[in-house]
Amino acid sequence: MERTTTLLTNLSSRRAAGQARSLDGTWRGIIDPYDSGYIDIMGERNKRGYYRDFAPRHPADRVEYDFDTSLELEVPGDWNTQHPELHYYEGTVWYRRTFECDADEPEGTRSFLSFGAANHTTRVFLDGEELARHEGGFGPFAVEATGRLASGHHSLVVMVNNRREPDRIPAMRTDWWNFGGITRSVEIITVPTNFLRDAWLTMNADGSVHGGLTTDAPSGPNLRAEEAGLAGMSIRIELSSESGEAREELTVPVLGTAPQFGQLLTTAAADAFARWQPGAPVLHNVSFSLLSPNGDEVDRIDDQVGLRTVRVDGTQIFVNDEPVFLHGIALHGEGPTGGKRAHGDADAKELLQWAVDLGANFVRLSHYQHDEAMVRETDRLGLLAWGELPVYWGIDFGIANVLANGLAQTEELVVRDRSRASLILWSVANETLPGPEREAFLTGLISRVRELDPTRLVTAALLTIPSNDPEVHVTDPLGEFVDVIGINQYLGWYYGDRASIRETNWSSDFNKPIVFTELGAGAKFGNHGNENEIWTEEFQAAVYREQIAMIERQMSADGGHVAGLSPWILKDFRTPMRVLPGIQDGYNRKGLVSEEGERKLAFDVLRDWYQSLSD
Ligand code: GCB
Repeated sequence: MERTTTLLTNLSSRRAAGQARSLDGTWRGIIDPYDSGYIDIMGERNKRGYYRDFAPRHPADRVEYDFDTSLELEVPGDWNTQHPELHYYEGTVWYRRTFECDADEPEGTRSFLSFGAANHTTRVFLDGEELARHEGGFGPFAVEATGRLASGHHSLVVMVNNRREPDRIPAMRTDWWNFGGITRSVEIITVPTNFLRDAWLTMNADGSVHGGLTTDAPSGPNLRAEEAGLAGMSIRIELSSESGEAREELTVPVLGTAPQFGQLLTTAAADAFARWQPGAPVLHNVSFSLLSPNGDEVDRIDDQVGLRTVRVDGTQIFVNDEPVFLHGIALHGEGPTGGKRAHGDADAKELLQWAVDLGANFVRLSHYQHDEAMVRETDRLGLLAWGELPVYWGIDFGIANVLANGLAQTEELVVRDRSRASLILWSVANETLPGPEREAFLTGLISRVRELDPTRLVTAALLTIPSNDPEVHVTDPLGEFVDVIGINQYLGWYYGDRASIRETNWSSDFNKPIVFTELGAGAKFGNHGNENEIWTEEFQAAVYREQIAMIERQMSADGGHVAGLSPWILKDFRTPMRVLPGIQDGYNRKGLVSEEGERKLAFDVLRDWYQSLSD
């Protein structure tokens, strides 16, 4: 039987309250390209599989693996950059970490094994027993371990498989490195028996405050309060400004264990709180307390949230009812140096500081859900952000389990970060080809996004293949279902002559804001020459100059359709698709900085323009 995982949010609050025990550090790993640690030669579940983490007890015991003397692997981290033999590896690696519990689990508590992300399909085994399986390489998940963490020694074995498969998301081809492994933190989270699995709060387009809660009880999900043993319980929500001037408190009854959400504060009440603004972020303190019928605090979540509105009107985007031009940059979840999967605060701070140095007010966090540290940092820095699903080239939209996986990844993306003011756009896809199956699939994801978060804008990055035709009119039928039309256009690189970029005009069938989610050109840092020599910094800078001239003419504030841009891309990033020796060497070279953070000329060209926009 395959057990499902659950989604626990607000881990920062759990950490601060001492409810998290980190299992990060050095684990042991076994490379298993044939999945022999799971399946035996008859194709059956291998009863002597690696998940048992068995140590020989007698000299004659035949055990053909030994975690204790196998590879060392750091968690969190991709495996590809840790050992040369794993550089291009796509398949299964078994991770093992042992730990001691010095006491039995306290009465009245529940325990969860929480994973920030593991790419792509994961099976979790505790002390030899399979607890759950999870699909999707970038979303958080947790596995209940209540009753299994008695005092003593424990073995946690995690089978992680990053093989590209036609029915996975992403599927067979990506222009980024298929980093495998446990790429984000692993923790044991201990919570009260009845607890707040999720609690969030954000501002609606009309300036009211919207929020939600999911209470978890051992009796199961989607039960009424009486059935779940939660009758008479309530939740107290307190919102207070840092200075203490504004304060609101309200109490709502616990209806049961299904997610409940709605309006928490009217527009008038919310007006007492200073707004979070791009470039001037203000964060307020919020707490959600689960109260017993006699008013005792049973569980509590603390968070810091910004309040801002976002909406579109015609071809413009408005934040706090002011038109905003998104002058941003796209980035991958790859660390600032070393071509590794990014994780944690230090990577987030360094990467996003480069965006700030560029004068950006916006970041496109492509092409999948990034580490939570990134959106916490965009909240602190006052950078607007775009979150994205890895629905990318070549997804097979007709397979039922692909849709199920897409919906699960949607939930992880939206639910983890619904309280982040910086996040204004959810993107459901990048460069997918129009067709009835695609439209059915993506409108399904869009509906799910809107159900989970009715307050933010929905978008997708569409593929355009313009030629030298000066009029580009976007007709992709997906435009009807999104709020903002993302357009990847590589004028002056893949399509069209550089000389014609300036004259190009953009419009769509939909009278909606257009954001150029990608544009750019490749250049190797330090490679100089003239503007007509490909791969030189001068060539790349020249493409940027022409693009800027074109976009300046069509900004939506002046009646045009273009409401922003996030050129491709902040930093050179690893990809097996880019093989040109001496130039690419396994990196996509469209970065404004090299893979080690050295700035190319185009960085300054874009920064000069972005600074002029903020003046
Ligand atoms: C695209 C893709 C992006 C690629 C980029 C490129 O359109 O969305 O993932 O890396 O082009 O460099 O070709």
